[in-house]
Amino acid sequence: MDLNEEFAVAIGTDLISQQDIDKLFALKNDHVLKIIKQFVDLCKPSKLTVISDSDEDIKYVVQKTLSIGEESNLNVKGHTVHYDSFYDQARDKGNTKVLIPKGEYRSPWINTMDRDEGLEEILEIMHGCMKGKECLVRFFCLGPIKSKFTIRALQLTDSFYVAHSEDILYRKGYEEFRDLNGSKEFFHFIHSAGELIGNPPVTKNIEKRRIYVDLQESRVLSVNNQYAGNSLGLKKLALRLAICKANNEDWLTEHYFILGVRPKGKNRVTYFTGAFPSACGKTSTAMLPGQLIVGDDIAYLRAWEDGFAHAVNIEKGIFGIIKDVNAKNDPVIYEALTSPRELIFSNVLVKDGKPYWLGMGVEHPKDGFNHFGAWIEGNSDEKGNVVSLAHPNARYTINLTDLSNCDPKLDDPNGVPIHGIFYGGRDSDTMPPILESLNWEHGIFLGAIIESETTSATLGATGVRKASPMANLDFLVVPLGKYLNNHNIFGKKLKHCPQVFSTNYFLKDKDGKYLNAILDKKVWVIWSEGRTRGDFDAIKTPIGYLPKYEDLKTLFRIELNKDYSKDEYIAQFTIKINFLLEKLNRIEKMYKKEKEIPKFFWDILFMQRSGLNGLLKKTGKEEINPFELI
Ligand code: SPV
Ligand code: MN
Repeated sequence: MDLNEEFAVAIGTDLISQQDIDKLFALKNDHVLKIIKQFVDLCKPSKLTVISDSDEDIKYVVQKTLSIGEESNLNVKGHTVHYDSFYDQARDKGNTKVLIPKGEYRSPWINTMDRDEGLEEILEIMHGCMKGKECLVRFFCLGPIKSKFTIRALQLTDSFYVAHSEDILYRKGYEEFRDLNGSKEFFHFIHSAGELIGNPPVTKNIEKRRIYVDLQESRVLSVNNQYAGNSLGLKKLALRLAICKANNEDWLTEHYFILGVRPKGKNRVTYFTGAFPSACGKTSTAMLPGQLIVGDDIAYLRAWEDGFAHAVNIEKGIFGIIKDVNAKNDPVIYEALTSPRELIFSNVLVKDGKPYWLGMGVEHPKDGFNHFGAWIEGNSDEKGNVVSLAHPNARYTINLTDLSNCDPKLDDPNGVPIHGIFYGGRDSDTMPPILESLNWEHGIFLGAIIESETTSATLGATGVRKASPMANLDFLVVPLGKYLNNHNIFGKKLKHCPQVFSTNYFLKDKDGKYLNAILDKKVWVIWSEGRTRGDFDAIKTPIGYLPKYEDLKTLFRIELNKDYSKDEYIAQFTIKINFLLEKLNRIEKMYKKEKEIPKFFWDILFMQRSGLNGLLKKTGKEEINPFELI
């Protein structure tokens, strides 16, 4: 028997229709068949359904997610709501592990596990996990179709919500798999929500939630979860596999948005990417009024023939935090979320078919249904914590093309040329609001040292600085040294390296008051754009280039119609030598834990330290007004 016949006999026509078997055989890909057979044997679904790119197949997913109650209709046409388990409302970092073969190096930053032990454990948990459920076979593309950037992805899941979300967030891939000509060059993801409980049905066995990344087989196995950051193969699970692939090849996979910057009065669009740890202004920068959005979360970058790095959004939708989205601060998203179109709300409050969330800016009901179940204001959970009307990590899932600022280049197979990169941190007293790197290597350094200060919104002490190199630490699967070195090699291949900028929107004065208004970031972005086009001079300092007062004054006037005083400039751009030296000490301590950090990183760190100490000696002052450095 050949593999096709073997497959058909082994799977059996009581499990899969002849029509669906034909869809699989049409791919002429033995690797696909082997994977499906292995996991059907293991997970034991009662039905196997193959979804192609046809409208009919894709409609089936939406119709079924509603009929089995994974999603419910809301009043507005196309709007649905989904709930994850009360205990599955965010990424589970502890149970997400990278499987490492015996004897291979295990980086202290990465949550790793011995590969054999990990596989034994998760395969045991997955045994029979789809019993009584239908398993969907899905084909998608990470990146635009017919593009050099693209990676194909096979997803098996027993969650129709997962499949529906992926239809909104990713490009279709069945036809792209046909073009593979039998190659094994694709990622695959096996997901099961596991045993379900209640109505709406949510994962029961949260204590057995596991997400194991198997680099060797280019696959991720994920079980007993529904929250998209844990369950959707193509989102953060594929990010990890792609980081491994990019770092072993010659390109970058990054936790970047992609933004088209359009300065007023200049007839041009300049593309930037940006990485920010959570709560440091990533979405608000990607959605800056008057600009174009290409992507908000993950990008692939390659050195292109024109000498620039080109980037694509590997997604075509947004899985965004809904908290604080309101008509005043986010008019574009708010409009999209309140008018008819296909979209999924998750973990919000619903009353009489209407969704409500934190920071929505409208009167909300005192009861309804939310991630807690039937909810009344004041309810508390079993630990005695008051349950808010919606979860702070409640989300919306929407097509990017539904936003009026979506860039038509979203699906360009050549991506967009990147002129600049933003790395955004959060600290109240150290980094200036905007700073440009001295060169590419120093730019990598700026990305590697971004720190985010904990706020009172998170548990634990406030004001503790956590470093997250390139806002990518949660997803790293290769040692930090290799990752930084790959950035360096990448830059060397470019004729036009992106200019790198670090941002800090959270500086405070001595009384704890923010030094900048929320929209001031627009000026930092437009100034950076101008720098990449040669429009502005800058002040060279040991830590990088700072903007000149006159340029900012003009930009505040043009972009925000605001006066910008010298006093404001001095308060925001004064170089605080002691704070900066302390930061370098923290970074040195952190990076010393990892072996093989590239030499250029240490060279820059020591150079910055001696530059700052030199300045201290020369001026005898701990705080240096930028006017003194011109
Ligand atoms: C993030 O946390 O960076 C997100 C949401 O983009 S999640 O899908 O949970 O990763
Ligand atoms: Mn993200």
